[in-house]
Amino acid sequence: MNQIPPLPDLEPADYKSDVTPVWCPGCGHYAVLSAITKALAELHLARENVALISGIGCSSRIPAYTSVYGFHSIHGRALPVAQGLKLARPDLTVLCAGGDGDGFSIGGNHFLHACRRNINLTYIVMDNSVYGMTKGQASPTTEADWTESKLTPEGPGVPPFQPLDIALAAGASHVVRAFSGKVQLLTKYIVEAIEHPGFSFIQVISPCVTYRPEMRALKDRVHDGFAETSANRLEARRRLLDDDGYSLGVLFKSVEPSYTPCHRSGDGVSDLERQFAL
Ligand SMILES: Cc1ncc(C[n+]2csc(CCOP(=O)(O)OP(=O)(O)O)c2C)c(N)n1
Ligand code: SF4
Repeated sequence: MNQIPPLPDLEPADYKSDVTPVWCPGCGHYAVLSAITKALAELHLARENVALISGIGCSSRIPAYTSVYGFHSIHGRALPVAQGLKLARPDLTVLCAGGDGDGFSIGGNHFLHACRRNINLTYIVMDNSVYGMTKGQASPTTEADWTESKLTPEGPGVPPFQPLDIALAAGASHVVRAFSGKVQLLTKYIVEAIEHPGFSFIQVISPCVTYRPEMRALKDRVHDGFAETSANRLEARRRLLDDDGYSLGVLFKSVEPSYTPCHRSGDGVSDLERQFAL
């Protein structure tokens, strides 16, 4: 009998599509794309078993640049799509990606509840503290005194959103901060996040060199402030009191129950049709 030969191992480049990114030269998002493809290769995941879901923004273009299944959804709605997919197809590895505007502003409510449900997927937010795609408005993670946007010439005037603290408070079970300029480390974090059986949140500081050129200097500010991982949520939150915003590492990791919807007996769509029949 003829044996089907095993599939060859894929290289990171095999997880890239032939679409050329339209990101500005030097944008941090290139490195995130590279880390995702490296992580998928390291885990030997078949492309047809992976889905990458995004919202809208420069960062959210990322599914088009990969060869895994992808869905470029609606601004702020990537997480509902990703969670729905994971519930319907638990066999898939589901990644969700986007920007800080997408995930913390219009999508902020979905972020809270995704943390709370702890569904097994990896959420990567490319945080550049600005709305890159729409030409440089302040985002939830912009500093209160950032005066470069014509819309907020005196600065947004409100303290920035704290993604890690909010993720911890809302119930995320794996909470990480990374930097796009450290691709190897980011790759390792993505591998660990995919392996984690729950909702993994990775805040990736990913400079927008066009609207926040000063972010190029962040390579000298990031440090391994979260070198040790806590399994205690309260202790992890306490550690954030001393955080300068540039600590990198896995801050918190704990295996906790995931939301699983209770399936009523019945045969799906035709069951629903019967219930709503006139
Ligand atoms: C419902 C809706 N509201 C607003 C927009 C306009 N819009 C597109 S991208 C974006 C913000 C992008 O910023 P971010 O998510 O931080 O990603 P970046 O471009 O910085 O990577 C906004 C407000 C939209 N496309 N859809
Ligand atoms: S505008 Fe900013 S976020 Fe968008 S591609 Fe250019 S550098 Fe990247």
